[in-house]
Amino acid sequence: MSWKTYPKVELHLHLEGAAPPQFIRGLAHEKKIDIHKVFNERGHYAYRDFVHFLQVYEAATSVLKTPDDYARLVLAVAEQSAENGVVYSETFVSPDFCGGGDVAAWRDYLAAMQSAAAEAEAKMGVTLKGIVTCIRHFGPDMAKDAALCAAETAGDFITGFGIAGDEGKGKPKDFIWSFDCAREAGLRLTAHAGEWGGPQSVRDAVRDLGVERIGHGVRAIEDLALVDELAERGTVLEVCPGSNIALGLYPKWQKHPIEKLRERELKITVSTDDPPFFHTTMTREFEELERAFGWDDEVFGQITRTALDAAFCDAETKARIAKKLEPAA
Ligand code: MCF
Ligand code: ZN
Repeated sequence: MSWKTYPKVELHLHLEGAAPPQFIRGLAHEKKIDIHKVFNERGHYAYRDFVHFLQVYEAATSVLKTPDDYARLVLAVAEQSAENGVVYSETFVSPDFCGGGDVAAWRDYLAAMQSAAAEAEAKMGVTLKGIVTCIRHFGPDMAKDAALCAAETAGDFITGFGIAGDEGKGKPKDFIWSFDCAREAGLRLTAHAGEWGGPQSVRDAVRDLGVERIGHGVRAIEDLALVDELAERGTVLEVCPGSNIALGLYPKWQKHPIEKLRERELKITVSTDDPPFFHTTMTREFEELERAFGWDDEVFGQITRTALDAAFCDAETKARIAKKLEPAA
C-alpha cells in the first residue's frame, strides 16, 4: 500500500472553514443572503491577508443559521474528507456561531451535528469528533460561554476544547478560566499558537493553558530551546503547511519548517485547516510534502500513527481506527 491510499487521520479542521464554496453559495441562495464579496470571479473564497481571511470566514459562516444547516454542513465536509482517504477527523466547532454561546441552543446544534456525524460514519466510513473552540478576537467573556457549553456537553462527540482566531489579540493567560473549566469537565486541550505569533506565544499557550497540542506551532522553530522543551513535554503540533503557505507565512513548501521540526524529534502531524480556502486536501498536503522533502511511506505512516496517538477520542474508538491503519504499520 502506498501513502496515497493510506487511511489518513486529521486533527485540525475548522468545520465552517471546510465548507465547499458551492455549499455556502447554495445556502446563501436558499436564504436570499448576498455574500458575493466572499468569492472571487472564479467562485473561490477570496481574501487578501490573514485578518481579511478571518472576516471572510465569518461572512461565509453567516449563512449557516440553523441546526439543520450544520447537519448538512457536517455531511458535505465528511464527504470531502472521505474522498481523500480520511478515516478519522477532529473538527473545530464553535458555540459562538451555533447559538451565540447559549447552552440550550448549543445543545440543539450539537444534536444535529452529532446525528449527521453518525450518518457520515455509517455511509462514508469517516469518524468525526468535535473540539469546542473559542475565538480569541471575540475576547475572554465569550470564551467563558464557549467553555461552559463545552463543559455541559463533554462526552462521546465533544472530546476537546481549544482556541483559534487572531493571535495578535490578547494573551493566552486571558483565557485561563475557560481552559480550567474545560479541563475540569474532562476535555483535552489544544490552542492555536505560533502561527502569526512567535515562539513566546507557543510558550505561553503551553505554560499558561496547559494544552497538550498546539495548532500550527511552527514558529517554535525560531527558538530551539522551545523546540527542545516541546519535545520533552511530548507536545504535539497540528501542522497545516498548505494553510501557512496560502496565508503567506512561508513563501514555498521547501521553506516550511515542518521537516526541521520533525528532525528535532517534535511530534508532528499534518492537517488541512480550512481546505477550500487554501486550495488543499489531505491528498495534496501529502503530495507536496513528498515533493518538497522526499517524505516516503515510512514517514507518512509515522505521521499518521502520531496523529492517532494524539487524538482526543476514547480508547475504544482509537483501537477501531488503529485497525484501519494496520496495513500501514
Ligand atoms: O488556523 C486558521 C488560521 N489561524 C487562526 N484561526 C483560524 C484558522 N481557521 C479558522 N480560524 C478561526 C477563525 O477565527 O477559527 C474560527 C474562525 O472564526 C472557527 S472555529 C470553529
Ligand atoms: Zn486552524
